[in-house]
Amino acid sequence: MKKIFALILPISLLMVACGSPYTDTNTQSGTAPKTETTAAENTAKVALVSPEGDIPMGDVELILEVQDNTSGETVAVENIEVSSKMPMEGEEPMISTLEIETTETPGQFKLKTNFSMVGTWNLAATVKDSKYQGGNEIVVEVK
Ligand SMILES: [Cu+2]
Repeated sequence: MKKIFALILPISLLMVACGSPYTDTNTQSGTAPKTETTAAENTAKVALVSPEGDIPMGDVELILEVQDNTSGETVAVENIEVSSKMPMEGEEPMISTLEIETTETPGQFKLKTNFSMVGTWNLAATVKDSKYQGGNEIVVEVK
């Protein structure tokens, strides 16, 4: 199921590329009371923790870590979704398909992809968890 998500997401994100994919996902369920202050505390970001140095073109394995926005501590969220694309001048963005796996460390995910071109790739990451929400873009410079 995770791999299917990873393959479908780049396409769906592409379709809303001109919109704002993150603000639209914060829908409130009809029955839930408005707990905006509580929700704001449970936000997380996704950070690239490995590799620390240059990222080469071709097949790569990245480690992403979900971190609480307030404490900075690693958060063992259920899942993340990530899409990867490179903006191209005058053309459709390039897309690299991703495989996302859990690791032995809760809150860290292994991401396998193939960067087929040198330059700037943008990884759009979204936290998928019942208690945490968040999303951000990770900019990767492929050398
Ligand atoms: Cu390119």
